[in-house]
Order: sequence, then structure tokens, then C-alpha cells
Amino acid sequence: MKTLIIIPTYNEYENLQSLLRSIFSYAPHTAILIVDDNSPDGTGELADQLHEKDSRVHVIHRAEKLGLGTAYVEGFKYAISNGYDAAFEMDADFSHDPQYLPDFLQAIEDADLVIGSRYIPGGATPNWSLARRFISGCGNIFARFMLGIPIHDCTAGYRCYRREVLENIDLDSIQSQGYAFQVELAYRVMKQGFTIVETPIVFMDRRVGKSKMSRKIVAEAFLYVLGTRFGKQTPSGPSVPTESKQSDVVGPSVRR
Ligand SMILES: Nc1nc2c(ncn2[C@@H]2O[C@H](COP(=O)(O)OP(=O)(O)OP(=O)(O)O)[C@@H](O)[C@H]2O)c(=O)[nH]1
Ligand SMILES: [Mg+2]
Repeated sequence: MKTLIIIPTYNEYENLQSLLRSIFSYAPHTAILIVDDNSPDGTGELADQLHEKDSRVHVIHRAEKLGLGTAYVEGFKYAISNGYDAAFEMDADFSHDPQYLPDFLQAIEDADLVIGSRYIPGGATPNWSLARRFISGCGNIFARFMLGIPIHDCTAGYRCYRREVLENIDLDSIQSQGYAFQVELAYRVMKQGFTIVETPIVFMDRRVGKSKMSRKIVAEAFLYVLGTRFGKQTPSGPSVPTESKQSDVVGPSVRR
């Protein structure tokens, strides 16, 4: 399977080189796409140097900070137009440990979307404060029950999508950027009848650099869930459900 790992970056100079080294040590046959938003710290220039040294590394430069959601959408389109069979979402800050890549690569053989989950046995968030656990945990339960998404971690951003999924979810109509982006994609994938699998991950806090998480991002996710549940119809792309594959434990179209 031809796979692409999409890594959006904004000021990740200190993480990027060691992250790529780690990724290739666990998954030497994947390609990487860095989507950099003109990071002031020189991440974009470093990405170009890494591309020159290694043909598996590709770079998209955007003129300004345009948000995580649009960076991924750009990456997904790149994956489709360059013939990749599957595309990953991965943060640059080592929260998404490359050691799990083999688990994802195995799981995606029989699923349409694999989500690295903190909220199934084997998953954890060991260095989070009680407050952050509470917000994330409640947010997930809220999204899960309001939207009927039968997965335990729908805000998780460590994922692998099959190409067919990306082709079917009308990428241009996605507006959300932060956690809402992850919830919206999970919801659309579920609505299309694709198979979602969760694989456990231990989520570590970023090693170096600054977090871009904010109250605004939490509020965006909350409003997305409410808006989708009670109001506006979210477009979810052409209605061509795939054949439903076997599932266990978690819900109708989901297994882990
Ligand atoms: N291209 C691009 N990348 C971004 C943007 N905002 C964040 N990123 C990247 O997206 C990834 C996730 O951002 P983080 O700052 O780690 O946010 P987070 O993971 O929600 O928050 P923490 O858990 O506190 O780390 C990182 O690789 C960032 O560099 C953006 O506007 N454009
Ligand atoms: Mg992070």
C-alpha cells in the first residue's frame, strides 16, 4: 500500500528532523508531506533541506498561518492526486508517537479509517492535568452521544484514511479547523458507511515548542457538535456507502 504521512507545521523547527528520522525507522516505505504555513522559526526552510536529502519527503508551503484543517485538506488532495492508497494525519510535536505506525499500517488493511485512540484499553494521556483530561473526556462523550459517532476518541488527530474515504467526503465543504475538524471528519466518514477502527495510543505532551491549543478551538468543536445535531445540515459528500465490513464491540461500523 502506498502511504503518505501528512504533517502540518507551524514553528516546529526543533521537532521536525528528529520526527522524520523516527518515522522512517518505523515505517521506511511511507512518504511524508510537510504542510508549512510560513513558520517564522524556519521550519519551512528545514523542510526544503530534508526534501533535498530524501526523495520520500515532500513539502507544501503556504503563505500564512491558515489553520490545521485547511492544511490537512490540502494534504489529502495531494494524496489523491499523487496516487496514494492511504494518508495519515500526524502532529509534528511527538504527541503522535511514530512507534504506533506499524499498528496503523496493519489495521488500515481491513478498515477505511484508523484512529489512534486515547480512550480504549491500552490508550492513555499520562502527562495531562486533571482539567485537560476532564475537558477532552467530556468533549468526546458529548460528541459521541450527540452525533452517534460510535468511537471513543473522535477528537484524536492521529489517523489513517484510505484514499476512497478522502475521495468521498467532499473536502472542499469542510470549514472546521481544530478538534472540530477531527469530529467533523469522523462524522462524515461514519455517515458514508465506512469502517472505522480504533487502535490504542499513549498520547504524550509535546516535547518542545509551543502548543497552539486554545479556548477558541474547544468552543469551535462544541459549536460544531451542537450545530450538526440541532441545526444546519452538514454536507457529507456523495452518498455512496461502501459495503459494510465486519465489526466488533464498539458499534455498527466501527471496531478496534
Ligand atoms: N500548517 C499549519 N500547521 C499548524 C497550524 N496550527 C497548528 N499546526 C500544527 O498542527 C499540529 C498540532 O498543533 P499543536 O500546537 O500541537 O496543537 P495541539 O496538538 O492541539 O495541542 P497540544 O496538545 O497542546 O500540543 C502541530 O504539528 C502544529 O505545528 C496552522 O495554522 N498551520
Ligand atoms: Mg500537539
